[in-house]
Amino acid sequence: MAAALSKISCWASYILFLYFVYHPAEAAVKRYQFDIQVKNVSRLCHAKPIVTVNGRFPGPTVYVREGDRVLVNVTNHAKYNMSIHWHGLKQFRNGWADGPAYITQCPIKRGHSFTYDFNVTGQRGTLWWHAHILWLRATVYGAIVIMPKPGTPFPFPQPDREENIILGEWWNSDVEDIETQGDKLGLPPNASDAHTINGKPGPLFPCSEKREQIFGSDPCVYDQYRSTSKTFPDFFQ
Ligand SMILES: *[C@@H]1O[C@H](CO)[C@@H](O)[C@H](O)[C@H]1NC(C)=O
Ligand SMILES: *[C@@H]1O[C@H](CO)[C@@H](O)[C@H](O)[C@H]1NC(C)=O
Ligand SMILES: *[C@@H]1O[C@H](CO)[C@@H](O)[C@H](O)[C@H]1NC(C)=O
Ligand SMILES: *[C@@H]1O[C@H](CO)[C@@H](O)[C@H](O)[C@H]1NC(C)=O
Ligand SMILES: *[C@@H]1O[C@H](CO)[C@@H](O)[C@H](O)[C@H]1NC(C)=O
Ligand SMILES: [Cu+2]
Repeated sequence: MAAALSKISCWASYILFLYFVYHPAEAAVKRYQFDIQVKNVSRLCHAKPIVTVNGRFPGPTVYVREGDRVLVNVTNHAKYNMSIHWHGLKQFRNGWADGPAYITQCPIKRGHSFTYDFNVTGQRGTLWWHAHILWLRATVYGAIVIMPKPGTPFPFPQPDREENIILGEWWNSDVEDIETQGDKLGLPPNASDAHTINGKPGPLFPCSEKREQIFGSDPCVYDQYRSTSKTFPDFFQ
């Protein structure tokens, strides 16, 4: 009897050992609150109300580790019905969290919340999330960074630092007006007024944050910069 018990406890410690060896880190649950709200934002000297997440443009970055469960509670305070899509994320057995409006869910109505609940498995890297209805993705978007499990080495030399680079476009007019007008006329919608990196058109455009600081008011300095510069100091802060 004693021998049998000790055999069992031996097996138990072996199983415990295997558990700790093969599950070095438990998957975490990452929670985010996304408040869909309208905010006045100014680019190219044009201020306009845009739809944002938490008043930020681009929206907050979602950081997760491979294996994590992610819970994003989206509360809609804006007048548009809307949904958020996790672009490129493989939704294994959580397809209802994918986000395209009228495909995997009804859009979230004003004053309502919906919690996206998904496990991030079998992939790592940087993807993006965006509104998936109307043209709201023009301003409702952000990065999702999936880090590998702890201790995973880089498959290339370790970079000095990491930055998210999100490409986008800015229209001076309301983006829903642009889309509606295009549909009505049966024409392609108006082209954007600028391309953006991390929501910013950069110092080559008027009213950019750093334009005055970099160029002062001397137009010659500006022209010189425009034709020679390879640096874009404006985008990562
Ligand atoms: C945006 O600005 C306009 C005019 O400057 C103002 O009437 C409006 O209340 C502002 N909206 C928000 C959401 O701050
Ligand atoms: C989502 O956020 C809303 C508004 O803050 C809150 O009332 C609701 O309880 C939250 N839902 C969950 C599941 O956390
Ligand atoms: C939002 O959706 C509801 C139906 O679910 C609809 O009655 C309402 O008109 C929609 N609102 C807008 C602004 O499209
Ligand atoms: C995510 O994984 C956890 C743990 O394995 C599981 O309990 C949960 O049901 C999964 N959620 C989804 C949405 O698949
Ligand atoms: C689209 O461009 C045309 C031509 O420049 C302009 O007249 C029109 O107002 C623009 N539409 C919107 C919605 O800004
Ligand atoms: Cu997408």
